[in-house]
Amino acid sequence: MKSAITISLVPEALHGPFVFRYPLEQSFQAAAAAGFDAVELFLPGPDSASPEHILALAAEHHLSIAAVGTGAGMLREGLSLTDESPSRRRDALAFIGGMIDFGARLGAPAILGSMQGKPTGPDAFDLLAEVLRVCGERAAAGGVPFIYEPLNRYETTLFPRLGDARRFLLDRSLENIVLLADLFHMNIEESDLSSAILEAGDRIGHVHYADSNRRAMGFGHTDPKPIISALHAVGYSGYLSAEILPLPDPETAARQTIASIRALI
Ligand code: LER
Ligand code: MN
Repeated sequence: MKSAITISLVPEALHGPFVFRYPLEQSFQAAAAAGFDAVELFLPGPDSASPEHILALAAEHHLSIAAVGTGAGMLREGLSLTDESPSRRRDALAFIGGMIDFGARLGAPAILGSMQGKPTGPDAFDLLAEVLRVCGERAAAGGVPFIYEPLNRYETTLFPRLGDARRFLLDRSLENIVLLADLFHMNIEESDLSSAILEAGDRIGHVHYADSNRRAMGFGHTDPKPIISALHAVGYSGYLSAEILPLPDPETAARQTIASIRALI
């Protein structure tokens, strides 16, 4: 397993779970100085930074790009892929399609988190299946998977639990879609984190490595040992990405995350 840490350039996400919010160069430098293998990028949109510039920074600092978040579409423009309005759904799909292509140029998958929306209509799951099919195909054309993230009950009406999301992907024959195990959301929704990971099995494609209170692992009450054992047991070799609050400050949160990962891996 490899380590990653979040970088956000989205002003509207000031209170979100992102560690480094410095200009891009400085954030890459901070991630490398803390000893991370990769960064996860949360950017305002697909045109906010050039892929060439990001790849040059990654090469300079010996970092990979673990994934790109898409939540700015919701945060800045209120876009949801399951919006009741077909024209808003089209705008949302155009935004996330751009993010998928942008990520693919970095060799990184895009994540569907908050842009999945909170639909309550009778066709909510059909809408989700359709966008996952389209996004999975678009990502495949760029040579990357597409990541679907179950979120806690306050952030979506769709799938709060990993096992249910896995069954949905199988039932609907959705391909090139992997699941994101965000330990913060799981702490709210799952009966047991390790069992949920074992149930999701090899469908897990990304991990948000956060403690129970969304601080760095070790600053809350989650026991990471059985979680890491479960990830080993399902053959997971991807990123443990620190999508966490930058508390008490970004550098301390980064150091604590790396210390936790190094103690366990
Ligand atoms: C995004 O990765 C996430 O975990 C959400 O809580 C953001 O709304
Ligand atoms: Mn997350």
